[in-house]
Amino acid sequence: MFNKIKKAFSKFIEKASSLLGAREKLDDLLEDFKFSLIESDVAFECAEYIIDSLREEIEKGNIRNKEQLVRKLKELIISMFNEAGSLDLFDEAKNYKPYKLVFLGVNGVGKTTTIAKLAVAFRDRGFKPLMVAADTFRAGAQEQLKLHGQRTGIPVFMGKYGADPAAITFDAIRYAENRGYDVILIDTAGRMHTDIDLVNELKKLVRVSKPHRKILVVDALTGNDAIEQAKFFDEYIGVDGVIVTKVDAYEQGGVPLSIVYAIKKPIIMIGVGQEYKDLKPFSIDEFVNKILPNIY
Ligand SMILES: Nc1nc2c(ncn2[C@@H]2O[C@H](COP(=O)(O)OP(=O)(O)OP(=O)(O)O)[C@@H](O)[C@H]2O)c(=O)[nH]1
Ligand SMILES: [Mg+2]
Repeated sequence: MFNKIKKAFSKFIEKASSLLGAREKLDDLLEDFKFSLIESDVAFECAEYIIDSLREEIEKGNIRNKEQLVRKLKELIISMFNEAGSLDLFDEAKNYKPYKLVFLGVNGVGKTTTIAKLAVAFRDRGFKPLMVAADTFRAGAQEQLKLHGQRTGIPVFMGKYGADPAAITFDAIRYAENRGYDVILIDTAGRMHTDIDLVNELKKLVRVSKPHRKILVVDALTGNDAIEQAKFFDEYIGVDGVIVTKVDAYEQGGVPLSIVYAIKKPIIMIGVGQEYKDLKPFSIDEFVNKILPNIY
């Protein structure tokens, strides 16, 4: 997990430590570092921001040795995450009944699996969750959520293929209110930004269901695409928090940082496998300690 970006940092720190007095060589090294960040899925603007901030600190004389370099890098990365705020779904859910969550994301990123994982996590914490199959677009989508319902024992509200997802969601909310559900997790059809009809359909669903939170699901393995998707959904629909999936198989590491830098919204959880238990809260400290040396 995150090994490539970790290597980019450690290589830079080793080389920079001996060059902190030698400006010319340091400039070259910063350029090299920028490209190794980009190769680790750090988006171009995000990599530039890191390099520029670092150069500024060096010029101010705030970084004179390896220890100070590592500390500054950690502070920088942590401040980038902190700027996006935080969101604890389990905590927030206590304030509403039902607490309404809509899940957004393009095809195959892991939306349906993540909803099932999250529904299980809510149930484990004493909530009564309902999953809603508002993906009436793709063949098999309804059955897929139903199967998760059968496996987990968590009820699924189904719609008909071709039916209006906004209408299904509206009915599901009334159903949940009448039966005392605490949390509604709404699964939507995967959208590409070229598909204006689907985007409009999603906007309508949001208008009608008034979710407390709109959660974007992205697949870490898609790298820069995941960052583009975050920008797109945030601009057209609005995103309150992001779940990054398939992190168990993800070596590059730059996606969480780049998304937060691009849209200033928190990464709330990460998917780390295909089992229901494989969803973890995202920890900024854990991420930073994983990608930067932990010796100071
Ligand atoms: N390794 C791993 N696989 C995952 C993770 N999350 C989801 N998957 C797998 O990714 C595949 C796609 O997941 P789905 O939940 O069907 O994705 P989706 O976004 O609902 O897809 P569409 O409904 O087609 O848009 C499945 O095989 C999942 O088991 C994860 O965190 N790690
Ligand atoms: Mg799905």
